[in-house]
Amino acid sequence: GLRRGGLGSKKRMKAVQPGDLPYVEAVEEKAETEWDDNVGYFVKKKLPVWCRLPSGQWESGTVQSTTGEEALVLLSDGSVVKVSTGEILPANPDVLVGVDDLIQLSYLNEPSVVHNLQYRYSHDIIYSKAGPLLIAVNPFKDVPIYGNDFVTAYSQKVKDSPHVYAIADIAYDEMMRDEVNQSIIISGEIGAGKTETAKIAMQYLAALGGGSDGIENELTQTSCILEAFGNAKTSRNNNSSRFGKSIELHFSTFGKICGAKIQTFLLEKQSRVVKLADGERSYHIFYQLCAGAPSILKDKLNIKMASEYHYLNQSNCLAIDDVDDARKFHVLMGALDIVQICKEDQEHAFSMLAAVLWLGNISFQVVDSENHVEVVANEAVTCAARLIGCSAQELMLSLSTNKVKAGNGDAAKKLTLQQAIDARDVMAKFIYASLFDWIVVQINKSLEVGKRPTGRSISILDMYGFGTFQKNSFEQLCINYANERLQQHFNRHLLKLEQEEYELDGIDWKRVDFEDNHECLDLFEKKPLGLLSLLDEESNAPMATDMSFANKLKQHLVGNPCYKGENGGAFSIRHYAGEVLYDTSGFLEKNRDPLHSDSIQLLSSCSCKLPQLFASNLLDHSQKQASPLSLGAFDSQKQSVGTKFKDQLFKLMQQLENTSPHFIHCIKPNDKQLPGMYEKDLVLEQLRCCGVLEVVRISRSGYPTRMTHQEFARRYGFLLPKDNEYQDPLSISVSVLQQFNILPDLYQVGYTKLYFRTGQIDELEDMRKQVLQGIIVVQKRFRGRQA
Ligand code: AD9
Ligand code: MG
Repeated sequence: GLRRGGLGSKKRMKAVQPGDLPYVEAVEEKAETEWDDNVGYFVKKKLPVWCRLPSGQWESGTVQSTTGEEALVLLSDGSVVKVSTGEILPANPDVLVGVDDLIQLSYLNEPSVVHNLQYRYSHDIIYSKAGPLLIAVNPFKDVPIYGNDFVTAYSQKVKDSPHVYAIADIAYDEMMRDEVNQSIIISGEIGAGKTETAKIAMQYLAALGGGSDGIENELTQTSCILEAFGNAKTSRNNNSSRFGKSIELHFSTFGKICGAKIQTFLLEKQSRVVKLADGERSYHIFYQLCAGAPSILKDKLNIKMASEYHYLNQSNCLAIDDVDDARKFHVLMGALDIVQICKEDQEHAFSMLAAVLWLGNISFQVVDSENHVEVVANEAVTCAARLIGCSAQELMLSLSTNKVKAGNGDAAKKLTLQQAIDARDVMAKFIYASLFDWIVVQINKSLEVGKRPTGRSISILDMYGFGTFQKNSFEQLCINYANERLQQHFNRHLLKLEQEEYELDGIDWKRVDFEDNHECLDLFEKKPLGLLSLLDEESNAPMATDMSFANKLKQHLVGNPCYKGENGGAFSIRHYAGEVLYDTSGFLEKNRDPLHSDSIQLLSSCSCKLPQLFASNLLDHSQKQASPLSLGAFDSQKQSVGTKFKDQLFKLMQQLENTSPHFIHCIKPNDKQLPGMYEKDLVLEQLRCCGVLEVVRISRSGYPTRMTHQEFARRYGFLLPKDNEYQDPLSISVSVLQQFNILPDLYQVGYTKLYFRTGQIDELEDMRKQVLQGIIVVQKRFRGRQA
């Protein structure tokens, strides 16, 4: 049984890469013997492999035989297939299936990683690690791994299996020990579980940092409010966040929460408040209000059923399975009380919601051959006007005409049907987005406690995930751009970590090359010829159109390898996570996000508190420019949506740079929001996209397996000849490595640990097992190998 003489050959020992031919030979040679209870003696057993079937799926099996470039593989279902040897990858030994940390796998190839997660998932173990990264696979059901007992177990370090609690605990400890701000950055696709994960992290920190002033209670209530106003049912997630957020928790010197600050990013309003895709809903709060408002409130604000509002009834979707909107409204009112938004302000907020709904019901009637319109004087106008605090006449005028400068004074020019509908919708969107921001400000007021200390904060980041739809527009572009920035942060941090550990342990380390996304970031940010600058330039140009914008991109961005001009007004960007096709139609308008100047004037003259406030905030922001904003025209002083987003993102990145980051990546195992369903291809795609495999690859090109000298000596020391003179773990370790001819470039000896390339421990484990089973004898084996 000593045909394994090739063990020391370089070919055999190198980390196996996808498509490596030698592996199959190795498998052939390595045919192992194993005790078989049924047969009653040692039988020859082939090593496990993954083989890619013509369908593209990876299946596990064992190589039976090889001829030339082909191999016969026995699959686990009993069938035998013939595949090209290029379609075979090594599988991990059984002992490694289901390990906590993917880095422990001897073989880090894609099918092995996907399988490992699946194995754990099928046992309801939804968390795993990939080096420093926590992977969370969405269970789509309640898993009993949260709550007080678990919090206690993790905080007392009784448990250390991968968990959001464990990550939050490390962040907390590091913050208290080093007085360094921390961040927990949660990423993942739509519906992958980011928001739930953020809540779980917050729950842990609130339990650890809970004081007597009840701020932790307020904190948990904020989720409920933010979700009511900022989440909606989409085709992919019944509770999809339509904004990005970061929650910064501040702690006292005693580790108690003493304040918090919420920051939100780019609420989706262009395609949610006034227009809905089939099967989707607007923001939860509208349905909750219609279903759950107490009758006094309903009467006061004239609230009808959701089905009576145009903004809500256009998508054939009014309810969500298993969700009781009325009950949610009661919970929400309680939450608003807890974050100390007074009853009066609550009512102001609800009347803005009712105003938005009634605005949507306002209709127009064409009055001349040029398609000019007047507002139909009905219940909708009177209600909307009353709710914002103006007369019906004023509102009607504002929605159907445009003031223009004429000879000696202003004249009112009638709008066309489309212009009037736009003016109405723009006003509704403006009111809703302003209300959302206002709510966040109120929550922050209540969470802010005294002067904020520095060096003791934890930010939890729940940004919208990278995504691609059939049609991608401006919002998607912003979201994907934000993800490029976060990805860069992730990459930089990760490499730094690796490098630091190697350097600290005094080992020889060459920089690992890996894909970096600066070209894509340049594409967005370069001045003056980056995508965002060009977009602003076109948004300011009087005659510009979406098409001229698309042409401008073609003209200036061709040199960037991440950009590709497409037909019509389209272009594609090669993001780190894949190529996305964008359609420029609507880009300029969305970037300008203009509000009819008459509407601003109207709102600022309203008798109600919030419309006034919203209008004056807007005027403040546009630096109270003298030039009147007019429909469609872009006020050059007003910051564009794209630029504002970029500035916000830069600020966020700066904040993050000053924190010690912890990363959690959420994975969605199926598109149907169902428990117990694990679609391998879908998982693989997400692992690839979000750099999880990159982490794994970085580790593989480094030294993924680490063992302290003590551990190593204890486990393999007995493999040395009996007359071995060494006693200390380091010397024992080194002589084991020498005795077994493990080539020097396959391991590194650090001060505290040994570092191995992928697969090395596997080889040693084989030997250890065989020696233990008495198949080979140490002394004899050495002679054989040295020959
Ligand atoms: V979106 O990009 O905002 O559309 P998220 O935030 O990534 O998305 P979310 O947290 O909303 O996803 O999770 C989607 C659903 O998955 C939740 O509504 C839960 O039903 C389910 N989920 C997610 N994580 C867990 C969990 N740890 N335990 C149980 C979960 N269910
Ligand atoms: Mg979410």
